[in-house]
Amino acid sequence: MAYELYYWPEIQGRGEFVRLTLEEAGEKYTDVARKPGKDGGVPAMMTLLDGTKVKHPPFAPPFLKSGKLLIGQTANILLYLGERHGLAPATEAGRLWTHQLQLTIADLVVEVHDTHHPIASSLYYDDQRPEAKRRAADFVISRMPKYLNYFEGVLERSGGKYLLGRRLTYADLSLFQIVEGLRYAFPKATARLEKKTPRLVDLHGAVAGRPRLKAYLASERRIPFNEMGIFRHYPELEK
Ligand SMILES: N[C@@H](CCC(=O)N[C@@H](CS)C(=O)NCC(=O)O)C(=O)O
Repeated sequence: MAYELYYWPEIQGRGEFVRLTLEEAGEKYTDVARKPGKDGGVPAMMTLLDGTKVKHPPFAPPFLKSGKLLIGQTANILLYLGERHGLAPATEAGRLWTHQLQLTIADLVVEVHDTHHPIASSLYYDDQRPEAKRRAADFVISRMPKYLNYFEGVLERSGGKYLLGRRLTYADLSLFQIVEGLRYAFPKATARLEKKTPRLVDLHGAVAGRPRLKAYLASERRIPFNEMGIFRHYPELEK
């Protein structure tokens, strides 16, 4: 049974965390809103988002259809996929810890988003530039080091190259994406911080070198970063 992923077709965004896990698992999936034809595209996604007959309606993309299940919230989708495809530990304590790490990544993603949209998602970036500048300055100086040092500390204690030790989990794939995104959005600050977070840099390299991910990253399925997504490069925000 192939999964159906529903997410905005032109950005990596939060959908990318799900794509990375599906790709590493080697699972077949349809990226529905990117699919041409009348059963694809954004209208197909909106049918489920706005459909009054959907029993468990998601609030926002990404969401995943797996048989009869319709699962929303990125961390929740990964909790489900991780357990099914050997990308999460078998123990309850291990699963909770992985989920906790993923939720912390979700918090970081919100803060990254707010560097360019600190006032409202419904407004253009150009309508909130002064506020974005203040918000991004604090993010770069204070929040970004706090998060990255935290993950570096977790890696130091894990006893292996991944967050939980020697075995890869979906949280490692997400942390890889965080490093990718921060390198794109805030290249100077990220380069500075990476000097003090060698384990994080190694984790990024280890994930990028995994055969399935390597193939995915080189494929057309990987949407390039752009200024519509969560990680945006506005040079003025890094000054
Ligand atoms: N907490 C949710 C956030 C979902 C979310 O904010 N999705 C964005 C795209 S990345 C969206 O389309 N939001 C529409 C809205 O909030 O109205 C998750 O992690 O999946």
